[in-house]
Amino acid sequence: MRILIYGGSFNPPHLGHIRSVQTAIDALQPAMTLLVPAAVPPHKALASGSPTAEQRLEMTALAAVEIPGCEASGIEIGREGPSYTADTLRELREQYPDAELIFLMGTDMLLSIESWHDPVYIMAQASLAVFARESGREQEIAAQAVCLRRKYGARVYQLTGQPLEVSSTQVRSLLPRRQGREYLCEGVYAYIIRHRLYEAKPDLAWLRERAYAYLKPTRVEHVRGAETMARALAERWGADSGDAAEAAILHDCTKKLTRDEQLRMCEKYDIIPDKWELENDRLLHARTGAAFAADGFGAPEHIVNAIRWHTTGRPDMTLLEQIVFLADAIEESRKPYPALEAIRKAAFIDLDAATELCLRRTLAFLEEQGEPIHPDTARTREYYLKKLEEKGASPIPWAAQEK
Ligand code: DGI
Ligand code: FE
Ligand code: FE
Repeated sequence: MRILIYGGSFNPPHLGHIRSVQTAIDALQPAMTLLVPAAVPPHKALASGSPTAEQRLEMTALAAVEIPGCEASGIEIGREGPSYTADTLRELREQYPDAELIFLMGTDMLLSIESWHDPVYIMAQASLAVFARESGREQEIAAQAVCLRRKYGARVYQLTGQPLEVSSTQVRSLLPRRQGREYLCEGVYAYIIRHRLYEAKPDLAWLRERAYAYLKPTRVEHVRGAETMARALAERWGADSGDAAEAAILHDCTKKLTRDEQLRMCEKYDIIPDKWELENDRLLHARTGAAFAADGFGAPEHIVNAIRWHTTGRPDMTLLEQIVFLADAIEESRKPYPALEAIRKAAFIDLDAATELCLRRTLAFLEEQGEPIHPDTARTREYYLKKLEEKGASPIPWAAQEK
């Protein structure tokens, strides 16, 4: 029986790893393939801000499901101290006394193997499989294979195939820029975003696809509109338009849930609804949406807060919160309501005046409907009215009975 072993940092595992291991499986036809993330790679330090070893193991398991016959092994992560290949092979040899163990490695590793811990034991216990990372190194590899064979009796399989030109370092540097998704399998990418490893920010096309799945089809147009408006306002007022888009894409992600579902979600996320929210579950989606965006999509605090306060607003909102609050109210597909055009115009002239008018009109609407007014809504309007006064600006004229 052949067992193929592929060790590495897997920080994170990417499509280059998957392509490599698939090539090796096709050539060597092992009965089983193990992806073995190293606990502390002896040959290089992990980048700062790295995930824990357990998280790398979980990501590696998510990558392994993409390849039939492949699984992730915690054999090195469970062990104290640095990960020596020799120790790993010793454990596997005990478990599988009669198997041919084949250790898969990159070119550089083959060239440096004599400097590893106990190379004699490694090459006595395992065959080596190697591919050229860059083309044109076949001769170098062949020469090293001959040398290792002579010195240690090593068996070296030389694999052909074009490896995918991508490295974990490269992927890590792309992720904070909302890029790099194309180098990762879906499960690994979703995991990275959910846990915001490597300071990753979601690719917005990916986020839209994922987030829209939680919306009623009829709400998608509104959320698209809110994103476009949030971006425009972010550009006008100097906020991060990616963050504004991210918050807008997620802002109504729990809107379609029924009252019971909202309440169940409150329980799950330790949200204690107040009496206004209990009476009117329309108010709850801002709180459950914020919690769900954090849990399901790893949204960071400033984005979570923009979602949390998008319905009622709150006094002294951050720029991002104010942008999302207004974008939601004035996006292009909103059904016309009194003062809409005035708020739209004001949003690009004076954010506070626009916020005050938006809240003034909501209060008038709620009063007309005989709906209870949440204290946050009332308090926020008071705050912005006072703020306008203090800066010597007058509120935008508008009477509640105007159409
Ligand atoms: O989720 P959207 O429909 O896109 O917009 P939203 O989250 O701003 O929700 C708007 C609804 O929330 C609207 O029907 C009015 C209602 N609302 C806002 N403030 C209050 C409120 N309802 C009550 N009862 N009390 C409030 O203070
Ligand atoms: Fe909403
Ligand atoms: Fe909305």
